[in-house]
Amino acid sequence: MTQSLRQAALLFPFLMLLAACSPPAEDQSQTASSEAESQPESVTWRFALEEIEGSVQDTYAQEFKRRIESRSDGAITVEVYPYGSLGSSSQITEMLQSGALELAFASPGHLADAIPEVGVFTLHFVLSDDDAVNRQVLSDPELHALLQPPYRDQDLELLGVVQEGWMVWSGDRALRSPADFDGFKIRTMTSPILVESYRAYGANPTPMPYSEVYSGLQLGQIDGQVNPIFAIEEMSFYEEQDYLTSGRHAQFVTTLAGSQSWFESLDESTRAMIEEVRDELVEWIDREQQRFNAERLDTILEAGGTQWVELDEDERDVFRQASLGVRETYVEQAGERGREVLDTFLALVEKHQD
Ligand code: 6CS
Repeated sequence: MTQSLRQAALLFPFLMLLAACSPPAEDQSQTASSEAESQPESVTWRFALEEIEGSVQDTYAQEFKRRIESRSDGAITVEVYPYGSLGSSSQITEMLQSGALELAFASPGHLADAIPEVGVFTLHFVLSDDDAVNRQVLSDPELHALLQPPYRDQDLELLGVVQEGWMVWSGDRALRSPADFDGFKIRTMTSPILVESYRAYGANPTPMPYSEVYSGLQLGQIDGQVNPIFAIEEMSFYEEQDYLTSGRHAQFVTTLAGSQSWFESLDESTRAMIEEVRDELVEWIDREQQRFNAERLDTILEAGGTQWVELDEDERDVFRQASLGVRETYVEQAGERGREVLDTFLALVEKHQD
């Protein structure tokens, strides 16, 4: 698998060239309804994923495609590009910003590099333990409205926020306390706020792209990494790890983003259709991700060689206390707008919990 990702990375310049030769987003994205009336051929929306085929993002994208294509009566075709066909998460985001793609997943763990405010989704122990509460918080229009301006500053349109499951630490040891993290080389996604989160536990955080994690584990460049279970299974990370530790410290959250120039070129009814499908998929994808994560944990444990460790409330509380200072670091990085995002986020968790 890592081999094929490496090959795909080699193909990347070629694909970039193809993208550069294709018509700009504005030309392709005339309104679905007016096109359907005036000419039979459909417009194409290119939708890039940060995950491979069969992943949670792929499942979302396939369902999004199915609903958009059927609702637009064939006027719109959605082409899905799984991870490995275009480039790293940051490269995909750049393609989206330039209008070479119409849609993509952009995970805060990488995107906070460009949009520090979105780093709020990577903070530890800010969400509820209840998935239903988290679903309501993450889809709350107030939160989306606060995040939209920084997305637009980066030529992006925030279309949705999706939870993909609880993050789990995989490692060569069980990670029951910050003492276990002492000197532990943990791979993180590439945004600086994640590095701070693991420094707070005493770890030695090592940011790297997703495609390099398997070989990093194999070669001993890192001792462990953190991701939801479905990803640990489909990327084969568990094969190189002895322990999975679940502290339910954070959900893996991604955002569905559009190229801003493309989104602005759409007519009202097409935009409304996207928002309608996005709203319908909130509960749908949450059920799917829960099923994926449960089934793939069974697959990992059935394969043998990996132990499952669940932290109790006292153990979680030690990590919670250690994580609190990182909220201030987030505010330093994301500024006043970041403070407002964090305060709103925490207030929404309380509101939906009641
Ligand atoms: O760890 C990462 O980099 C990636 N993890 C997941 C589950 N999705 C995409 C992201 O890039």
